[in-house]
Amino acid sequence: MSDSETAEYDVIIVGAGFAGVHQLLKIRKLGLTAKILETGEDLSGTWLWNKYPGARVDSPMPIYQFSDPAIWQDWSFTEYYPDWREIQAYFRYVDHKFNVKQDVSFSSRVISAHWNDSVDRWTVTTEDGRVFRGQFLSLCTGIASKYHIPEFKGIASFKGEVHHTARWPEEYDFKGKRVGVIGTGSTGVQVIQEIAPIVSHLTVFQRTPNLALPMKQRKISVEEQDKLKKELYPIFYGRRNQTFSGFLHDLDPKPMAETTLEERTLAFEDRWDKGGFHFWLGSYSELFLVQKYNDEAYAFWRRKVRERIPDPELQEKLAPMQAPHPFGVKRPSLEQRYFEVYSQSNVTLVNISKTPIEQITRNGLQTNDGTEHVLDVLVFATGFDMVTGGITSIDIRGQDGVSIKEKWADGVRSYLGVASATYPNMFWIYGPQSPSSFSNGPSSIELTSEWIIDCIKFIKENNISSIVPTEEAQHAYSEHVNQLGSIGLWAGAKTSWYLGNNIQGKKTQMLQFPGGIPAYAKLCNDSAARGYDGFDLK
Ligand code: N01
Repeated sequence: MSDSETAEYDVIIVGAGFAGVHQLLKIRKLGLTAKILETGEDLSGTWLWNKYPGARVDSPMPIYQFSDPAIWQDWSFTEYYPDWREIQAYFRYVDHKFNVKQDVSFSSRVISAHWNDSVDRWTVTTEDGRVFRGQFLSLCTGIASKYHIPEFKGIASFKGEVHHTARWPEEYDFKGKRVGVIGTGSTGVQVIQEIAPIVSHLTVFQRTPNLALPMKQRKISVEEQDKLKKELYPIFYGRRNQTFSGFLHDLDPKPMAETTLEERTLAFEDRWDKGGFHFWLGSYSELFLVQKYNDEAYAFWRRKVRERIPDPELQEKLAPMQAPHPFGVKRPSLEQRYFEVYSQSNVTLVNISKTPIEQITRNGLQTNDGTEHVLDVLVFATGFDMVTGGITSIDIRGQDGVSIKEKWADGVRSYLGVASATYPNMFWIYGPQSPSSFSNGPSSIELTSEWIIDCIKFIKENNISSIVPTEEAQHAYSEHVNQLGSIGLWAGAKTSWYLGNNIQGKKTQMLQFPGGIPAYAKLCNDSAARGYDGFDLK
């Protein structure tokens, strides 16, 4: 295709991670045409960019993969929680099997998507000026595609290396270097525990302690997986759609008032021993509703963590007597040896909630008590403009010509966490007001992707040219999400990307659907069953 030509497709997909690849394979099955436009140079989405040491999934196998037997029957992972290398290898395998790449245009950053009401088509433009047209636009940009570096005074003066974890320099050797890491979210935890043994000195700047849970990583054999494939995989993938979070374990709805302290403590022990998110989304649902029960879970967590930290001062920094926020209102990180790392003689933990960062200097970082921490490398594990950033960084304009960035400046609004009023034939997956991070990624990705495919099929079969949410339906749905987010303790973290307030100026609101996968699926399926209730069809 030459630069001046416009390529026509039924569906333009943005992003080649789990969501984009799932959409493509399903659209092919409908006999329609699709093109994925992908900024990077390979498949795998977030796993293409987040290649820092220790980057790995926090959903155990086998549920963190496509549910299609044609895919899982010939593939085995080596670890219960695979790392980015293995996920990339998995995508290479999927490509080998289905020739995914023939329908992907790599190095194609989408900068704009404009709706043309007279022809009911999207015109999509890439950074290098190529133009694509599609009846449908499927945004599969993920929740973490726009990384964030806070504005610190003096950053340009630093003479060492500066890196954000989402752009990890593979070629750089950290061995023997004095490294500073700002941020102790999931990324921080993973990178800190991995590089601590190899650097000469590691200084961690922590604002909020991470209420991380033990991952309990283990190897998994081909034989073990083959046995499960024969007996249980289809059951697992069916079950994924039935639990609150798309994992195989579920929240326990039993009223905690009807339990004894002994019963609860044994239940906590059991979940703790199982590892991963059992202690979070496999525990009592009332933990997220009633402060005194949440306090009990926190006290249990604190005791377990403190047992691993000999120094009382470090105990208080990492697992303080007073919880930094209700346990579990942020997705906990899964750690492997995180809490032991701080007892190493080459690791310093700086509590920047007490002595905030004053400025970055030529030689390192200065906190407001006047201490200068001398560094060779400064790593920002400071997160992302999560959930909305991937969508709002594209100039998307719908029926009224107003960009979605402007529309969402005073808060995200959507219908069913999949579409937005005035943007016809546009859908997103794993984005605003969908269950996204309250769930196992592929569980909610496949759920939404299937719904979109059914919707496209319905439109094509019924000679409809466009579908767009009504303002009324959008208002009601968005209010529902806000209301769910205000229940219990969900909004209890002071800074959290779940609420958008990790980014200055971003409206504080619950960005994801916190009502669980079955409730979410019911809302989506009910609308479809009623002929796409809440949408205008033309
Ligand atoms: O980002 P985060 P992340 N000054 O926003 C700190 C997914 N993920 O990249 O907590 C000082 O969670 C900030 O401090 P505080 C997963 O969904 C998954 O770690 O706001 N510090 C925090 O410590 C995850 O939730 C995996 O007080 C500042 C950190 O930076 C999401 O990605 C692995 C600061 C940011 O934490 C994001 O995780 C990794 C400032 N100005 C990521 N600004 C898996 O395991 C921010 N911080 C699959």
